[in-house]
Amino acid sequence: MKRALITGITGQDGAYLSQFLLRKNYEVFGIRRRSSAGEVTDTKLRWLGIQQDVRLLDGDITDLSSIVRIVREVKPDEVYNLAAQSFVKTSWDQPILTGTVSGLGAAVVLEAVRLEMPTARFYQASSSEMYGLAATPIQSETTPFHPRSPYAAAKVYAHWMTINYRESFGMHTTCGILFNHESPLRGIEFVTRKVTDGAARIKLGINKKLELGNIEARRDWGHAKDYVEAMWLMLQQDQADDYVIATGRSLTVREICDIAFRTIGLEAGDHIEINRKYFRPADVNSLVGNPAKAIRKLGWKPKTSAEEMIAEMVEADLKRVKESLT
Ligand code: NDP
Ligand code: GDR
Repeated sequence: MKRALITGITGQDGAYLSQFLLRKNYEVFGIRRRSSAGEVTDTKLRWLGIQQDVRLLDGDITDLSSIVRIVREVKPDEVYNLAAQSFVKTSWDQPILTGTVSGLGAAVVLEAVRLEMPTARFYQASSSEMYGLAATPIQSETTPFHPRSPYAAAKVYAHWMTINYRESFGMHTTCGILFNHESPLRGIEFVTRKVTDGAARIKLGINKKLELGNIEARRDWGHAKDYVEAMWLMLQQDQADDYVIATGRSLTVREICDIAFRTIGLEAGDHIEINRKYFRPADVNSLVGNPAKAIRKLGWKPKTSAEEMIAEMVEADLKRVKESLT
């Protein structure tokens, strides 16, 4: 039985990756931050009904000693570093924390693996945000980075540290440069979930309006369930490498709103209001990924369309909001 260790197991991707690996018969271990509300930190694992099937260990990726202890105890075959302060907007309000967790945190995990289990394969959750003010209309593994937020700058550091551990120590360390991926388990602060939850509340007569920021922003939206498979495929390759994971199609936030509201027979234009408070000091206007290398080398491809994904998210939010009313 292979052993996987996941940082960020309580997040969206951590939950779906755990489910994926359990189905592949892995023993799944996850690092969970201590919280005074411990019983609610595993809600995403509970949503998938797998909270009893994974082993959660207390640790924090900014605390080298806790990660060293966990790696020594678990002796993982594969380590997936998904933990991060992942909300771009918050990274301007908490730039030092974001750099510490999303940047230096990756170095902590790499170092713990190097010291305790250097043969383990390591995955770093790199991000399309690293392209930022993108040099080309479509981004691939060779497109230069131009990070536009403290979050993106932290991810660039983590990305290059991962490559450095591969080149310096010959470790099997891989970066997946993933474009936006969403699901019913997406945090409520991210725009797709905010829209699907907002549309559900309007449909049920709870709210009348939904306030958003820059709805002309364009992104390449995929489904988290499809993207965690790519993470696993990357670690099954003989040679560690870096891969873009994307759909190759992009839609604006406005178009996402149209899809979500149409799904439940409403017009987005009747309900959306723009509020400057949701604009960022610097935004990334357009990102579209070219997943050709992943398709060719990993045999991966996205399975879920944006329309199917948004419909699934709206349905899940309608159910959740109805349940919260009873
Ligand atoms: P989430 O925000 O849903 O999950 C982040 C996870 O990191 C949570 O489990 C959180 O724990 C954990 N975490 C935060 N700080 C620490 C810390 N100091 N020590 C240990 N754990 C910590 O993110 P996603 O699942 O959406 O994304 C997974 C990774 O992929 C992230 O690194 C993200 O930056 C990156 N990424 C995501 C993309 C996307 O579109 N989803 C695209 C590209 C990259 P807690 O539950 O306690 O808050
Ligand atoms: P992003 O995701 O910044 O791309 O980072 P988010 O959903 O927060 O924003 C996407 C775009 O939508 C615009 N937007 C709004 N965003 C939010 N959150 N709320 C709003 O009301 C709103 N209105 C418009 C934003 O300005 C932005 O342009 C996500 C995270 O998962 C990162 O961790 C990951 O690395 C990248 O995706 C790829």
